[in-house]
Amino acid sequence: MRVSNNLALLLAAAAHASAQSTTSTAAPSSTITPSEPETGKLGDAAQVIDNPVGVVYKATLPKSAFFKPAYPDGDNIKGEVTAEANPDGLGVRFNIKLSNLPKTGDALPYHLHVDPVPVNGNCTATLAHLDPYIRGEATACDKTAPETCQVGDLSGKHGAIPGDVDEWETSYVDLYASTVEGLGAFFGNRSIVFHYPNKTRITCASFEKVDGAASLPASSSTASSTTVSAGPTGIAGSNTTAPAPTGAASTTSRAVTAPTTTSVVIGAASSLRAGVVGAAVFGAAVAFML
Ligand SMILES: [Cu+2]
Repeated sequence: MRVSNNLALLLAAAAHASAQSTTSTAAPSSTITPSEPETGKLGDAAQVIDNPVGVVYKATLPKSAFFKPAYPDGDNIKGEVTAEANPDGLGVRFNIKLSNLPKTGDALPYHLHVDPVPVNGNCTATLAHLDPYIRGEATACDKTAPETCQVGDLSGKHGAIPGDVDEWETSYVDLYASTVEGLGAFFGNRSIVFHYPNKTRITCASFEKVDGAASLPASSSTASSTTVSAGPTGIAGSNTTAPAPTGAASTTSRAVTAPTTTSVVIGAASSLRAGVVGAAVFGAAVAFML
């Protein structure tokens, strides 16, 4: 019991020291600037670098709109959204293709929502926007600082659907939404919702994994998240440090996405790697004694 307490203290101290070193070393490099846009209670969204390449998710809109007055004849927006990791695993490319859009005159927002659509098609049941960093939506997303936006606020980050067109297509990479199962930013088991300008939910669809798409073993994504001794890349160090500034150490899944600080840590790694790795090795040694 006592040994285990000591181990916890030791690892906490290592994380703390590492975080402090990172902060002080990073300051002159000016890679971190005070963020003026509103960000999440848990900080800015982390870029996800290890999305599984070749895994495709798809959401296909239903035949009938959820908000019936939008299509009194029973019709709906037609189209689909596919999402797949960038070839290098950094970020996810969304391809959105829509037609039969309502002409409202104002842009139509759309988002990733927390829950999937139930079988009865109730878009209200998808709950709120995907927002693992607890940013809220009291203030609008600043698309010049997408890391501060709700992860699910795709139209906020990448632009809303024009309100005066019948068809619309777009394709972009979002660095914060993820296809890594288990992350808070994972949307593969969630949904996408299309709104009127006044936020009324017109239609929605769940994402589903596309069968037959090539997929890699999941090992690479978990390896980088758990191994402090993977020091040579510096990424492991960022996993240790990321939760510290926000106090969100309990959300281990978020730690995987820490790489917003990766470049900073790489710069600082040479000086603090020895200390962190040393502490980690010592911690591992203690762990073996338990
Ligand atoms: Cu929404």
